[in-house]
This record gives sequence, C-alpha cells and structure tokens, in this order.
Amino acid sequence: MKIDEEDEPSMTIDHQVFKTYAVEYECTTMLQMKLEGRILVGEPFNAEPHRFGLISSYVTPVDLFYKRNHGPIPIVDDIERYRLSVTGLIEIQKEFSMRDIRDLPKYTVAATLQCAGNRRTAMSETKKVKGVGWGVAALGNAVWGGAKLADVLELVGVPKLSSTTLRGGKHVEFVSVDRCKEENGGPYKASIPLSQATNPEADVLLAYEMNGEPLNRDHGYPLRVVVPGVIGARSVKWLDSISVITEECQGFFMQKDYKMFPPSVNWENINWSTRRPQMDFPVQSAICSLEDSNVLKNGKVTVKGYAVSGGGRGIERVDISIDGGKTWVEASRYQKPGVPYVADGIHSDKWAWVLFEAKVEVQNGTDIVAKAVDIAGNVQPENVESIWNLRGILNTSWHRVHVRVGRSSM
Ligand SMILES: Nc1nc2c(c(=O)[nH]1)N[C@H]1C(S)=C(S)[C@@H](COP(=O)(O)O)O[C@H]1N2
Ligand SMILES: [Mo]
Repeated sequence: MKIDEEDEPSMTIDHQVFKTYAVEYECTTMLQMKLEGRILVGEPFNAEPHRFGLISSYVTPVDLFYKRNHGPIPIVDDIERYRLSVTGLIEIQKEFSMRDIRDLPKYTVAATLQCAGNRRTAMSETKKVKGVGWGVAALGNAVWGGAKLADVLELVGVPKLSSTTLRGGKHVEFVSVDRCKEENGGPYKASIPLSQATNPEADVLLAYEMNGEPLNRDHGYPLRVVVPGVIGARSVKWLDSISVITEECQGFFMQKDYKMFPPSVNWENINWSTRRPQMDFPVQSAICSLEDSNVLKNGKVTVKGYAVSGGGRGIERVDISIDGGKTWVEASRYQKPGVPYVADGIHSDKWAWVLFEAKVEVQNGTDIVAKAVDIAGNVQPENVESIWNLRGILNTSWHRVHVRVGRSSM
C-alpha cells in the first residue's frame, strides 16, 4: 500500500455541521482496495485499482471502481427522512423522497466515469504538477440505474430541451451532503448547462444503482448524479439538492480547479477566471496489460487496454506501435461479448469505454505505444509537454510502456 499525501492534507471536521449525517473517512471497500489496488490518499479516501484488474471486464466491478473524494465519505442512513429538494429559478419548488425518485421511469446507462486527474503522475515527470498522484486507473465503466434528470426537471415545470427557464435559469447546480476544506467546510457542488440537463438524449441520471446493485456509500448512496461523457467531477455524489441558477455554479471545483490552462501558466501568473470549467473529456487510452517497465521471456506479447472519449464520441480506432511510435498496427476493439463494436453503432454503448487488444512480437528493447482516435477524428497528442498544465489534468498523451526481451532467469 502506498499512501501519497501530496498536497491534499487531512482536514479537521466540524462535527456540528453534520446534524443528520455521520461521516467517516474510510470507504466500505477499503480492504479490497488494499488488496487489489493502491490507496493514494487515506483521508479523504482516494484509491485506484491495479491496471491489470481494471481491464479484466468491460463492466468494472464496484470493488475495483476508483474512489475519488474531496472530503470524508458521509453516511446517509435515514432513508425515510432523506429528501432531494429542487429549487431555484423554476415554477414549482419540490422535495422528492427516494420513493418519488424510484417511481419515475428507470433507465440504465453504461457510462465510463473518468477523473480529470487520470494519468496525472506521468504529467509530473515533465514538470511537477499539483494533485493526487493517479496512475492510469482513475476511471471505471459501470451500468448506472436511476431516473433521468430531464424527467425530474419536467416535474418542477421545466420542459424537455429547455436552455433557459421562464425565470432566467440556465444552469443546474448539484449540491451534495459531504463537506470539504476547499469549500471552507461547505458542501461539494458542481453544475451543468440546463440544455444538457433537460435533454433526454444526454442521459444525465440521478442514479441509485450501480451494476444492478443499490449504490454503495463510497459511490454516493443513496443518490448521485451521473453526467455521461463529462469529467467525473461533475457527477456529484450524495446528492442533497438541485438548484436552477442563472450563472454556472460558483463553487471551488468549478471556478478554482478542474480548468485546463496552457503550459505557460504557473502558480504566480494564474488567473482562474480566464478559463471555463472543464466539461467533456478528450480522447484517451492506456495500455493496462503491461507495467510501465517490463521484462518479457520471449517477444510475444498481448497488448490490452482501454480507450474512451468524451461527449458520447465513440472510438474509431486504436493504434499500437512496437517501435516507439514510428510504425503502427491497428488493435481490435470490443465492448460486450458477441456484439461487434461499431464506433457510432446503435448496439454500442456510446458513453462507455472500449477495450482493445493487439498481439504483437517485439525483437529487442522498445517502447510499446497506444493512441486512440474518436469518431470526430480527434487523436491523442504525442507529447505530454504540449498539454502540460499546472493542475495536471487531462493527460491524454500517447501511453508508452517499456519492454525488454530477456532470459527467464531475469
Ligand atoms: N459529493 C461529492 N461528489 C463527487 C466528489 C466528491 O468529492 N464529493 N468527487 C468527484 C470527482 S472529482 C470524481 S472523479 C467522481 C468520482 O466518483 P467515484 O468516487 O464514484 O469514482 O466523483 C465526483 N463527485
Ligand atoms: Mo475527479
């Protein structure tokens, strides 16, 4: 187990703040994560699985799903008293019990959640960045079950496909139960545009199930938002209230974090207001069947990994190189067993990753490289230097692993 405190010190919690909710740091699957993954920060709890385990199935088991928390994990156990309030610039202010939410039509959506900080550690190798030191596994693919946000908003008088309400609301803010130091002890929050929230095709869910099981505490019990195709930070867990507002959410994680800056911006000259909060994530892929550095018995090796893009853009191609990126072969892509993957096909899960595989044979020591292309023709950048940013988000540079061919005695 490696505990990497980085710049996220533990905080003191004011227990007075939590009148109805108890809090704990440890996640329910902590032991599992110790066995099968890596705990990056103990308090607040942040962990990712081993890359090998991550790609062993298309749907990521809950135990292997990365956990990313900015504060202690709350316990919401009085389900009878739990209410989701929907307020703001709408016609009808309303409170929903869990029963009310469950009574709405239920949808299941396969969607990959990816933390914007996935692959951050590799960005630090160029020049140090600030944040939790994630490897390549700060993402997971789950089947989320719940009500559509668009249906809930319709019940408070906001029609489908609205970009503004009669009272001038343009954004939908999600406020959680957990408290974090970045918000000075206030709740974690985020927002998305009303046009996305009211678009049934955007599949934004208020989810109470993950992989067919009730959502567990680590992932937001009893109710969380899932915004498919968008960085994980906007999928607010332990949802407490929803508010329709004029401007995007002014919370820390919208305004002072999760924005991508050019390489020239440093901690002395940063002006947070010059950039928009990051929403869609760019095209990404990583090799997971090999470590960063490997010794092979003979040259034959199966290269497996994941590829995913934001905004519902499918994966058109995954290229593999066994000469450091000079020449390329195409990997095969797959999602569900027995269903051929078509990047924009109706039988494909548009919000979900694809797994890829290529069998190659290397002669000498080399770098094996992967890069993915999405249906818009977006390609991962070759070098991390060109996308370096001080918060270390969205490292989507070509993923390289080193292999050597040696004797079995090595
Ligand atoms: N309430 C709350 N929601 C949250 C967070 C949080 O700290 N508190 N972290 C966000 C971030 S940055 C990510 S990447 C995802 C992680 O979801 P997971 O822990 O279920 O994998 O949740 C998001 N939602
Ligand atoms: Mo995140």
